[in-house]
Amino acid sequence: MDNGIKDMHYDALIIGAGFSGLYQLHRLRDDLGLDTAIIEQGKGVGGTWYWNRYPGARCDSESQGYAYFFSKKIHEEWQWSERYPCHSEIRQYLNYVADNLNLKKDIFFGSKVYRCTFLTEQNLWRIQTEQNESFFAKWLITAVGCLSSTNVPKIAGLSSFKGTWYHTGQWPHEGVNFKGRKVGQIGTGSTGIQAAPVIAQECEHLTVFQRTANYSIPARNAPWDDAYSKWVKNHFRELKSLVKSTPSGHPFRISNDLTMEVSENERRSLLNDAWLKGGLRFRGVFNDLLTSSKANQQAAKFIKSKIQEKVSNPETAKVLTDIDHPYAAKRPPIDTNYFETFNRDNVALVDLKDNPISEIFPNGIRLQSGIEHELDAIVFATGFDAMTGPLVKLNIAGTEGNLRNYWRNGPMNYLGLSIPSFPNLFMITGPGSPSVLSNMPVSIEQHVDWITECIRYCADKKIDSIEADEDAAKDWTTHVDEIANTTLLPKVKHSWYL
Ligand code: NA7
Repeated sequence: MDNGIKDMHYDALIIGAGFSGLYQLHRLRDDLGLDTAIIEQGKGVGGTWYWNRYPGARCDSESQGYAYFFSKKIHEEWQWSERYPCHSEIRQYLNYVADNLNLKKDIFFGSKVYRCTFLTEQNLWRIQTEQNESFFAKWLITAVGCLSSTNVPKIAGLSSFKGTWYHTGQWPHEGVNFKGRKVGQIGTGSTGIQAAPVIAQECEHLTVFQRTANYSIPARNAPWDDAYSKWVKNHFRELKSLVKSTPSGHPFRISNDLTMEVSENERRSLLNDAWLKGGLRFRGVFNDLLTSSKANQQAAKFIKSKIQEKVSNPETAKVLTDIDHPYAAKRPPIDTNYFETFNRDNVALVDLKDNPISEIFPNGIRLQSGIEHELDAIVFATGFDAMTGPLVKLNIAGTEGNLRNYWRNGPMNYLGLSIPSFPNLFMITGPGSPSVLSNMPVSIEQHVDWITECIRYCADKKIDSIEADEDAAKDWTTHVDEIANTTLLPKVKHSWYL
C-alpha cells in the first residue's frame, strides 16, 4: 500500500551536517566504503553555525585551530581571515570542505528527524522524519552537537508581546534591522556578551537584563596578516601535533606555573600579559585556575579590577562585577567591547538578581518589583538545552525503551560515545566526553576516528551488534563525576556545563 512514506536503506546514517557529521560521512563512505547518508534539518551544512547568525556571532576558538586536521590539502587550501572566525566564514569553510569531498550529494537537507527506533529482529535502526521519510540502517550516528536545542525560558505573557522576539540560536537568515527600535536582551553568557555591543551600535536603545554577572576576557580579534597566514599554511604538522597534544585541543599550551608559587608582582605581570594577549588563552596562564579556589580568586580579582577600569558608572560597574562564581567555572566568554558598551548613552543594565522578570506584557518586560521596560524587540540570548537536549529530542528508542527515560537520573553512557541498550548507536561528542570543554573540531575528529575504527572492527570480525557494557558505562560516568569534583566547575548555580 502506498502510504506516502518513502523508505530508504543504508549501511549507516548520520544525523546532522556540522563539523562532526561531515567528517563522519567522509570516513564511513570514503574509507570504509559504506553506503552512508546524512539527515539534516537545515537547508545547508554548518550544524550549530547554520543557525547561530546573531549579531556578533563568532567562534571563541582561534581559527588556526578551529578546523579539521585530517587533511593536509584542506588545511593548505583554506585561509582564515581573522583570529576568530565569524559565523559566515565558518559556513564558507564547511561548504568548501563538503564540496571538496563531494559530500552534499549524500545529504538529505530539510529533513527533520522526529523518531529513531531500534528494530531488534531486523537489527536495524529506523529513522523517521517530519518530511514523511523512513530511513533504515544498521549503524546510527548522532552528530547533533551539544548546543543545538534552543532554550526560550517560559516567561509568562510572551505570546502577548506586540513587538518581535528572537532567540540567538535561531536567528533569521535575512538578518534583523534594529534601527530605531528599543531592544531588550535577556542573557549575558558568551552569546549575549558577543551580541550586545553589536546590537547597541544599531538600535535606538538597548536594555541588557542580567541574571548572573559574568567574567569576560577581551578577545582582541584582528585580521590575520599575510605572514601569519603563510605560517599557518606551512606548519600543518606542527599545528596538528599541538592541538592533538594540549589538554583542551586549543593551539596553545597551558602553563605549568602555579598561581601562588610566583611572587605577587610576577603574578600581576603574567595576568596582565595574558589579558593583553586576550582570548581563551587567559585560562591557561596558570595551571591551577580551575582546581584551586585560592588561585582562582587571584584571577577573579584581577578581571574584576579590569572591568571596573572599563565601566565609567560605578553603580553599573558594581552590578557587572558582582559575580557569584569562580572564574571559568562557567563557560568563560571572550568579548569585543562588551563592558565598554555600558558607557554608551543608549545602553542600560538591569540587575535581575534580586528583582527577576515577572512577565512579558504587550509593550515590554515587567519585573517582580513592578518596574516596566518598554521594548519593541526582545532578544533571548538564553542559551540551550545543552548536551542531552539535542539527543533526547530525537526520541530514540533502544532495546529497553526511550533515551529520555533511560537518562532520567543523568546521562549514563560510555566515553560519551555509546549507551547500554542502544545497540549500534554512536554519539559524537556526547555528554561525559571532553566536547565543549575542548576545542570542538579536535574532539570531534577523535570521536569520528574512534567510531569509524570500531565499525571497521565489527565488519572485519563479522560482529553484527555492539553496545556499551552497563558496568563500563556506570564506571565511566562515576569517573567523570569524580574528575569534575576535583575542579571548581560544580561550584556554580546555573551552568550548562553541568
Ligand atoms: P549560556 O552560557 O547558557 O548563557 C545564557 C544566559 O541567559 C545566561 O546569562 C543566563 O543566566 C541567562 N538566562 C537564561 N535563562 C534566563 C532567564 N529565565 N532569565 C534571565 N536570564 C536567563 O548560553 P550562551 O548562548 O550565551 O552560550 C552558549 C555557548 O554557545 C557558549 O558558551 C559557547 O560555547 C557557544 P544565568 O547565568 O543562567 O543566571
